[in-house]
Amino acid sequence: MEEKDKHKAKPTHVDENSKNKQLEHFRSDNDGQYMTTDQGLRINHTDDSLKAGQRGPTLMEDFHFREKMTHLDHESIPERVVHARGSGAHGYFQPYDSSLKEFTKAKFLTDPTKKTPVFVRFSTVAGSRGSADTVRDARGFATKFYTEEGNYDLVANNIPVFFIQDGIKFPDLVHAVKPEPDNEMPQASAAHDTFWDFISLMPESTHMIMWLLSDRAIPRSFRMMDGFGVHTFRFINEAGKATFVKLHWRALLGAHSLVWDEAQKLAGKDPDWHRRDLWDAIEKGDYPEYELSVQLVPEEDEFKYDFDLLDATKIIPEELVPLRPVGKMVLNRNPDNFFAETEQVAFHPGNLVPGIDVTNDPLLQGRLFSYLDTQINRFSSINFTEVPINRPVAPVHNHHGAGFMKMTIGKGKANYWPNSIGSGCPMMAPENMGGYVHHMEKVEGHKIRARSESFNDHYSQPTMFWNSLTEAEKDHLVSAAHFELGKVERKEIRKRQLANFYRVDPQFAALVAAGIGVEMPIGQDSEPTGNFVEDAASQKISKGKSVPSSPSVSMEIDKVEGTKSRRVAILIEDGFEYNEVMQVKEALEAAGIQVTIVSKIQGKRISSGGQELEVEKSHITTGSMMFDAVYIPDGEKSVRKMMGLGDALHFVAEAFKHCKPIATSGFGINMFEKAFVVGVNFADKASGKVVSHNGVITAGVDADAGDFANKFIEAIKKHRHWDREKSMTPA
Ligand code: HDE
Repeated sequence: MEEKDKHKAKPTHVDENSKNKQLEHFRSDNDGQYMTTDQGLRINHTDDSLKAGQRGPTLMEDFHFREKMTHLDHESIPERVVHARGSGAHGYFQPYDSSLKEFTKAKFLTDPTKKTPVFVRFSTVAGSRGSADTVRDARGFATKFYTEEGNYDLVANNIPVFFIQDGIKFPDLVHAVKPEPDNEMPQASAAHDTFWDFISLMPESTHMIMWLLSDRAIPRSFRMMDGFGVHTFRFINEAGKATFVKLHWRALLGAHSLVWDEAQKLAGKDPDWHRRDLWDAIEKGDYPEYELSVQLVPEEDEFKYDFDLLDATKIIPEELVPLRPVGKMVLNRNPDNFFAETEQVAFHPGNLVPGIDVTNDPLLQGRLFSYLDTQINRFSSINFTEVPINRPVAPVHNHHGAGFMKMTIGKGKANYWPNSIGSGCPMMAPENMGGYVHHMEKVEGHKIRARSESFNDHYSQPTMFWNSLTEAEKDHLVSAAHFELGKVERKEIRKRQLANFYRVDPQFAALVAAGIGVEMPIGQDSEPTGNFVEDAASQKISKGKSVPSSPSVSMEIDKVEGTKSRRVAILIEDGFEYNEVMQVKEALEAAGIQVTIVSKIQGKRISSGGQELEVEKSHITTGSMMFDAVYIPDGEKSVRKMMGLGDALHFVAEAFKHCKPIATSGFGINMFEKAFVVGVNFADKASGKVVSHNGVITAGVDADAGDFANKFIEAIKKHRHWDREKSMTPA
């Protein structure tokens, strides 16, 4: 190669804006422009087709009509076979310091001066592209880092384990969870016979099932959801030394959930709940933030644990290997175009950069085949990597050939390697110039279709998970099992799943059994019966010695409290107390809380003193499930009117039932009583006191509004007040 050519291969400079600048090149803005055909011809009339006479047939020659219609006819591409429903956002990632250099040479993880652009896509798994956001399901949390060394994809979920241990079972799993093949029901739900049939025959799925039945599977928002890389990966440092690593995203707002009743209602009231929340938060400048942290295990410790690091149905309990914070991701820009960006983004766990490598986890190995393959189905072309959202910001040079929709115009004659005609370019990069070198792991063995014995313990970690939950979380998990298994029509499937639950914890199984009309399995640890179906559930019941409980898996024990971007509904009718509302509203907003004025109908409401307040949402356009807390201001006339409105009473009762903070003062206490707010202490209506009990804040007429607002804010910080569940009467 000639000396002059070598100078072209300069290091790539990437900053926070690099991807945005690259995308700018592809953006098109219609503002102030004439409409044209795809050929750039200006159009003079688009409302009528070209006809032979005003009432005659449309002419073949109408190129504008044909082009317009053909575009519509070809607008859809296959949706993702899983994770079809998703929402995306742009942002950046920045490491806190360079300390990870000891373990990895990945530059984007070790240079604190660097902000690497990212695109994140959150998703549900089972539902179609148009399905509701709030279904019970795992959530995808896929991040594409546009690093100077090429794209790195961390294709994660919000649950740290997976259903199966080997990629070859994935098609079975997906078939089982998707709508049933004869009638394509149910949509976006695992609560049906084929799913539980499969699961009950797959003891290895038990750990994931416990997480799936927990509140993790109904997140409050994408902003309040953790992410987990699931597999054990490898970090490689400059010296070539490898360290096992698990990667985690921790939402800085904390991980919070909906309650199931609320999730189901939201699916009807606003199927775009999570998408809207993400979009609105970014538009308002409440940028979602996540901390990347890692669990590092030296290679020497590969066999130290009583679970296999290569088994994706196991976590490494944080009590054994604590999380080490690495850096922060901020999502600060909404996409310009859903299809071009969120739909067309294509992830692949095999998109790696120097310093990160894979392991022999047989689930990960399966993924390394599947993702590229599935993109070719979605795009009908291998050239999907040239679509703007998928282009790396690092330069791309290779001899990959033609194919549908090739965009890049490769210059020169030499499209092969080695060549002399092209001066040997593009050249091979030595390791010190960023050339990717696979970790030289020693592998040997017999060719065999089998699973390692070290993968056989299917129950220790599910038991650990169960042991680690709070009472409220356990209650929710049991109710979720009642719902999911209650929808299973075949009793033998319910029974078989109970046998799995029995091995997790007999008391847990008894609680589930009590709600699904099936008798408790007795003696499930007994010998196989010789019946395939029964035995499948009884095999591999060994339990290891893992830690008995891992409090860090509990969302309640590990709860992050906060008020930022929480939503409060203030319900008013004519005659409300203006000053009180304004004072409380101001205090809430100062704490970063979003406040919405809700009334029976839209328009303006008049306070007891004659001041006007604009209504933002009417009862018919919203509901308590769209808020984190509810406030009924004083004002006898306003409260009396609401006490006669079923929707208003329901609003309060439902928020109470969902364990949300609710607050009122003075005459409003009457409304709480009427709305079945029971089992909590109220302030004396005539007093100057504020009482806060289990998230119910009440103030007497003479109470200080500031004190009232502060106590309300304290209750909002906690998000839900589960203790209330025990004492309350359902609304
Ligand atoms: Fe995926 N997965 N997966 N998966 N996955 C896909 O790829 C697959 C697994 C995850 O927003 C598909 O582009 C196999 C674990 C996310 O675009 C497909 C196996 C985890 C997304 C595929 C798994 C994930 C996908 C469908 C087991 C968490 C959405 C469309 C061997 C660590 C990415 C696509 C997006 C998507 C295959 C298991 C996460 C079919 C074969 C474990 C977040 O290729």
